[in-house]
Amino acid sequence: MSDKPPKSIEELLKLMSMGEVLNETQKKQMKDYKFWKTQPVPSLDEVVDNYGPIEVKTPADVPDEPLPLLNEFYWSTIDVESSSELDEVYQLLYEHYVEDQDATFRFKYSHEFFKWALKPPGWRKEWHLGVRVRGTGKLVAFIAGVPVTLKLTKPGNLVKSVEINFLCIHKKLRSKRLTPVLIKEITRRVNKEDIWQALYTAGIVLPSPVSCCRYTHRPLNWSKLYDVGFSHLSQGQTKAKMVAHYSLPNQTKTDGLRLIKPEDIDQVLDLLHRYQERFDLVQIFTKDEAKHWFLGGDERASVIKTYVVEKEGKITDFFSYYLLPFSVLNNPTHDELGIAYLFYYASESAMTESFDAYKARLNSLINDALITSKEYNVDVFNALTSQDNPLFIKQNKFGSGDGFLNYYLFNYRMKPISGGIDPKTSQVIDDKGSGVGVVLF
Ligand code: MYA
Repeated sequence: MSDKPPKSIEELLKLMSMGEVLNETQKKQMKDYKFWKTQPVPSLDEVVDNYGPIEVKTPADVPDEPLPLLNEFYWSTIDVESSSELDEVYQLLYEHYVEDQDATFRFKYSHEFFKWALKPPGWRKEWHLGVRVRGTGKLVAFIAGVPVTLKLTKPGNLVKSVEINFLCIHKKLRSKRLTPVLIKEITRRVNKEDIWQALYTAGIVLPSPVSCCRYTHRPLNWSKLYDVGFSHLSQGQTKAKMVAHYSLPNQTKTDGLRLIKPEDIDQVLDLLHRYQERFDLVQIFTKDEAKHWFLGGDERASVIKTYVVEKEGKITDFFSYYLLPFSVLNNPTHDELGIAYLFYYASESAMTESFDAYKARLNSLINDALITSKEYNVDVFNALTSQDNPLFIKQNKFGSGDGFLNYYLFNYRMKPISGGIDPKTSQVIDDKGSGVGVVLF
């Protein structure tokens, strides 16, 4: 047991939500967003009741040259195929992405994880953008974009976009307005490719979220979470009771459940796209993209796990989750915490059976997902309140964290969509799914 004061599971979640939490005191007005008020995003007080691009331009309107940077820095396109450059990104994120006052733990990004997250089909080197210090060459800022096709609103407007992620600035360079420069430069680089929309998430409130989801977590190895100081015992509880409460069988119960094989991809993709019709904000995958995101094997095997349910040659369900552990620092017993994040899933039962039957099926599938994850030493399994997750959160013993994730669209207006929580109380709405079909890291 660590001699540090115990952290609550909520604090753990706070860190897992990339160090960002919705801060109630953070009530900036639109006029105070000096950068964001100049960007093509809906303003905070705007009532959005239509959808479509906010401004329309062509690549010819976009400057050919990068934005100027202060003389002491220079732009650097990061080559994620180079192991040493990946290490630099790792080092920057390791030290500066997550704010952990006690330095108790860090995200344990691996090369495999970066390759999975940053190199989907169609990835572009220029969209892995760094800032280095002139003279030393030290990497001090990073932002990444990857291509995605989004389907926005139920009628189904297909929009070529990018997902923006891993924005990080060295702690010593904070509050110096470097973020707007990074965002403008990545926007320029993306616009040059005739792409005008982006999807991104952040814990903080910016103008203006299209949705907001909450983090939830399901302890699998309660005693280890207790040992590293994340979980605590509430009054009247005993360790044994907590362990028993969260214990799971060793065997999955869905007939025909197995790891995905390359030949399943067509069926999985067809099932996923039909299933995703129920959401308002959806990512559409090509076959190559589906292979990238869902197949393990080779270098991705340690990152993404996808299971399918096969019945008489037909894939009826699938689920997937990715693994991104924490390094635990300064603990005598444990040096790593296994963490799984629910990724995409789908079930034929959503289209063919009653709501109650579908809900029961989903609960059983997710229970199997939890059981399979034990094989990969997962100690806590995370899910947002996105997708149809609210339907299984309670029954599968996921607890609400205090991390929230806001979803944003750049240069696209869209009516706000449900993130699976009550906007007033932030409690999970457990009898109805959300409108958010996309999963980002
Ligand atoms: S979210 C993950 C963000 N990263 C972290 O939380 C890691 C730790 N933190 C840091 O590294 C820094 O604190 C960051 C801010 C870099 C976050 N998204 O440079 P500044 C605005 C957007 O002085 P710093 C992710 O990766 C802020 O409101 N804007 O600030 C998705 C202010 O503007 P305004 C943000 O504290 C990223 C301005 O920056 C964020 O030193 C999506 C201040 O700049 C944020 N997370 O550094 C990016 N945080 O005056 C948008 C602060 O208006 C992509 N700000 O209030 C948009 C689409 C682009 C492509 C479009 C293509 C078509």
